Amino acid sequence: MTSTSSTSTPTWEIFCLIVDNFGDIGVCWRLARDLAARTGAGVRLWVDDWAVLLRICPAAGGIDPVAGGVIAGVELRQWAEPFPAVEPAAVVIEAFACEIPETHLQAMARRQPAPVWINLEYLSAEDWVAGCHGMASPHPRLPLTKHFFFPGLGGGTGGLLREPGLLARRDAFLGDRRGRGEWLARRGVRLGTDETCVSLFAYEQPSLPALLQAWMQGPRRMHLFVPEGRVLADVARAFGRGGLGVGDAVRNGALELHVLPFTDQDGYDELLWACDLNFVRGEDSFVRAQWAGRPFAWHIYPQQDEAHFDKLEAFIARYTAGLPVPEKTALSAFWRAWNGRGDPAAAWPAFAAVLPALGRHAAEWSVSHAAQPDLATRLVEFCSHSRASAG
Ligand code: TRH
Repeated sequence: MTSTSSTSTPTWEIFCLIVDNFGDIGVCWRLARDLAARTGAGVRLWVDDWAVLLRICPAAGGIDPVAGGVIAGVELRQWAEPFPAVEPAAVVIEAFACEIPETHLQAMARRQPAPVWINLEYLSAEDWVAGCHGMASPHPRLPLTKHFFFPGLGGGTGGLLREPGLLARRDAFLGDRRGRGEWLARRGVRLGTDETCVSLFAYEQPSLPALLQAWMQGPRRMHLFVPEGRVLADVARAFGRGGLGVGDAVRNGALELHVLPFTDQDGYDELLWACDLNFVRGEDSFVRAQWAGRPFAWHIYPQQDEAHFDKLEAFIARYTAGLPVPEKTALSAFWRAWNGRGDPAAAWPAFAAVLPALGRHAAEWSVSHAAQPDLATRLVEFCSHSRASAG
């Protein structure tokens, strides 16, 4: 549902600079929709790269980026130079340390009371996160204070993004014969007994062909769903094809491949729910895989000097805490191999053997983490405390 840009000043304002991939806008668009739906207050989202926004939110195609427009209660505006003179919101969120335009900062400093200024950071399961969450950083020149808000697992962090009713929607999809069955039927798949569905969203993965060879020669029929994206060239190599495109369906041995279009976020959730095993990446799909309650493998966003491995190990440690040794060992080995430390094809048989147990663990993990306050709830609380202590 699209309408023209709102003229009133919103309560929330999010600045999103798209650095690479879809994660930055994926998180911001999800957070913006969540805040709008649950608080009923106005939310404005500034996005620099409109083309990337359109991939994840096709409905924004009906909006003039400069004038802006409202979808799902969120006013979408293009972040362009020169930055328009608009009244700042009561809460201004800069996502992932992007820099708010100087003219807007000046307007924030003039606003009475000053906005609550949040820097939304990347998600990490590392222990230091709880120590840094909520830290204040006064602006060197202006009467403004920025607060660092760290998504994370457990108390003392900003939590995980999860909109109300998510697990109930998932369970309704899985409990309804028309849910999963029709989803698969629309993609030409009629599942026989003992067949496995796998989704694959990943960065380039040089060792993928060897893993897919193992699946092709394996004892069990597998359906591989791959949304178009960076990993597709490696999938094509595994199938001995020069290239692959949306709609292609190819079979080789026990493995049947289905190339899917990139959908909106709700459509992507259904893919995760429909599959028995999900390969996810970055941040937002990684969180959605946890809510899907299915076994998954995480392709972490690579950083310089392999700094991402600390983040990977921190999550593995939390996720596998309490798991019996065979499950813990198999998951750790496969995830490390999937991220370049080892051979995924060699680590696969042990991982495949523990998938039923990991399925039970994933379901429990989703339920126990859904019992904790989600990110938007913690953010709303944090901002009302900040306002109360400032005023
Ligand atoms: O695109 P990503 O690799 O994003 C990354 C990470 O966020 C990383 O932390 C960041 O530093 C880097 O970008 C710059 O993966 P991520 O985070 O999973 O984001 C993908 C988004 O795309 C997510 O919101 C899910 C969504 N998506 C769809 O909406 N439809 C689809 O069909 C698919 C495959 C994904």
